[in-house]
Amino acid sequence: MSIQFPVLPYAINALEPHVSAKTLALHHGKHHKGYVDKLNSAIAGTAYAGKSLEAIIGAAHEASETGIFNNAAQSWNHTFLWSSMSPNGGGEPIGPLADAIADRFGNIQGFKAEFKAAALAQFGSGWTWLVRTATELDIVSTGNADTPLLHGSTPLLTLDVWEHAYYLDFQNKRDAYIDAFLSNLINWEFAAENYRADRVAE
Ligand code: MN3
Repeated sequence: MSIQFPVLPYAINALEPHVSAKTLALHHGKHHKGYVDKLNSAIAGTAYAGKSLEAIIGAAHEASETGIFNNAAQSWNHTFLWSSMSPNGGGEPIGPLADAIADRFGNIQGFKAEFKAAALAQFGSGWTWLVRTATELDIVSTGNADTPLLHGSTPLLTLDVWEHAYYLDFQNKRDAYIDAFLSNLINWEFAAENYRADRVAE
């Protein structure tokens, strides 16, 4: 059984005017699909075939199989990205996640400022994440295909800061792309569900 290429959880134009249908058609339909297709080609007939995406990420990293690792991690990261955005996004979290945000960042503005600074500071291609560590929330950035799954924390939401994620809509203005995400797209319901599930799993 091969790794599935997931459909978007919303219409291709649902994130406009912030992320255009043209960007999503390329980002989801070409970049994400390319990672999944390359991964499936690379693992066919190997010990990786039939494993879950998470298991492939861990095993390929362990074995220093860089090509398989990069395509597997990028497949996982992009699926997580689509759910980190919503046509009804923005606003503020509610419930236990809101309390945890206040504890760690002071308030939602503190969270946004720290997230934006981290996303701007990521040099070159990568990802910025809100994660849950063993004790509290944190914001981390990872380079290229790297993912918090390898670093002992639980991803709650992510933003792709590879140029392919924003260049058609924002050109070189990564700061405007980050602002659009934080103000209009960020899916707090998804983050809250990941937070709840991680606490239940303890
Ligand atoms: Mn991408």
